[in-house]
Amino acid sequence: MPTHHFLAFDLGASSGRAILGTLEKSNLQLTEVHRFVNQMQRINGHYFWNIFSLFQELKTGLSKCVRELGIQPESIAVDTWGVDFAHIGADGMILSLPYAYRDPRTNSAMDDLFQLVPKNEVYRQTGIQFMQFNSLFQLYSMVKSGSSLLPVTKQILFTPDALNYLFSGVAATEFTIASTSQMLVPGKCEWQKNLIEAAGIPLNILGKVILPGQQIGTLLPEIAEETGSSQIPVVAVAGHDTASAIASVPAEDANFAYISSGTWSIFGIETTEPIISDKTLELNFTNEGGVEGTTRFLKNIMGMWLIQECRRIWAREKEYSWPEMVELAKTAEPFRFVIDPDDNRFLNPENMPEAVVVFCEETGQGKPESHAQIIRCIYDSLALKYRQVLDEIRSVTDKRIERIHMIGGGCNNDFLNQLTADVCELPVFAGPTEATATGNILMQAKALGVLSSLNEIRKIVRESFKLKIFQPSGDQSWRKAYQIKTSE
Ligand code: ADP
Ligand code: LRH
Repeated sequence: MPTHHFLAFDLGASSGRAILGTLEKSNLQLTEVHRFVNQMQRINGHYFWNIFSLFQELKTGLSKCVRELGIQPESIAVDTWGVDFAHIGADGMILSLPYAYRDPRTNSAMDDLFQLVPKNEVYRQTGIQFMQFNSLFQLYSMVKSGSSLLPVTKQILFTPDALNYLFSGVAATEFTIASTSQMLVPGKCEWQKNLIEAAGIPLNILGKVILPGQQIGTLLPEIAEETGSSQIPVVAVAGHDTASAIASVPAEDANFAYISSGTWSIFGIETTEPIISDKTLELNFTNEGGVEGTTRFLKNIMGMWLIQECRRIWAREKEYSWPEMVELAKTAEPFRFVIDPDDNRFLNPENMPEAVVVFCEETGQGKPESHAQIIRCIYDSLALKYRQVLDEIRSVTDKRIERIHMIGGGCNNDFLNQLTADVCELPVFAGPTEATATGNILMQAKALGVLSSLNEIRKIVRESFKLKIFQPSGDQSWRKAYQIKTSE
């Protein structure tokens, strides 16, 4: 087998990167070619993504790969966070900076829409976890407020699709990212027409949905010239970052749960069919689309966003590294303070540490005084939430779960890995860190005919990355906090 090179563009809410994958037989090596900070832009009281500067960063990544490393990748592909989208006008131009999902414009959008279509009906038709920022609610909030953008929109493109479009000139809508919109028929490449029409969203702005793992076009000539690249294929991989990450879970069998740990902690299992029932509605589980016909049955948990925001606020006085924050947490009393990380107040507060303190005070726990106590509270609360979601999954499926695969940037946190193993009472297999880019790269290899299946992808991940295993220690100190939390 010759050596193959693929370039993945992986955009998370906190950072973006261009990662080169070099595949030789069944060994994959990753080279980080370019990394940059991503953050929402606050403009006129609203939050946006600067898609044009993100596109520029991706072109820099390609140019570095070709000019500095001297490697011409065989293809490129983009994955990003879910739900957000760009508006394309009649002349083919992106019409405005895309709104970021934490923008408050959707604060009342769910309740407003439920006046038209009852909540249980929306869930039955889509099987998606209710989050106020799902594309359905973003679009409905635009309909309701009489947005000037919507009437001049010819098509919307979700963020990875929009970036693929800027690279190739081809507007394609990929299935896994479209499935996060809450506008698809569960498990199908089909828009839920009645729901979309009931919400007053013009159906004609939604394109044909295609499956991941296919070439959608080639690099536009002017971008090839700018970056020094040839006119290589632009591939639709699993455009939703979580779907790409899960494709790279290094599991040998089906008896696993995963936590994709980054800005969000995404806890779930892989299933062959969507699971949609009154119970999954009550528990608010999602059924997002995966690769090769799989369903991602999971819950989005607020995740490292809480840590990221504490770090941002404290940076005014003191800049912490991630490992420094972990070390601090170790010095604080375990399970002294517990929050619900998914409380809406943590979605986009002005001051995260303050929001944590207020939650603790309001719930009669007293006041965490130190940074160490606040960080510890967040990690403890996340671990307890993981246990709660695990128990909930067990209550709606009979799937055997023998271990948890922890993947993504957050799996560098050995302390939280051990805490998760202890609280969930399951072994935690940590790695790969760059799971999303790995899934992106190996799906490119599949699209180009180098690999043939998800099983083969996972085998390569197993053979290429060393995993760290954390066994449950038997420590039960979490139990009291869990009982209080789940009986609230
Ligand atoms: P996303 O792609 O969602 O933006 P990543 O997958 O890059 O996020 O994960 C970033 C998060 O991982 C950081 O917010 C941080 O909390 C955590 N993290 C990364 N490295 C470490 C580390 N060495 N120790 C502890 N936490 C870490
Ligand atoms: C994680 C993620 C998650 C949600 C959120 C908006 O990056 O994609 O799965 O969709 O962002």
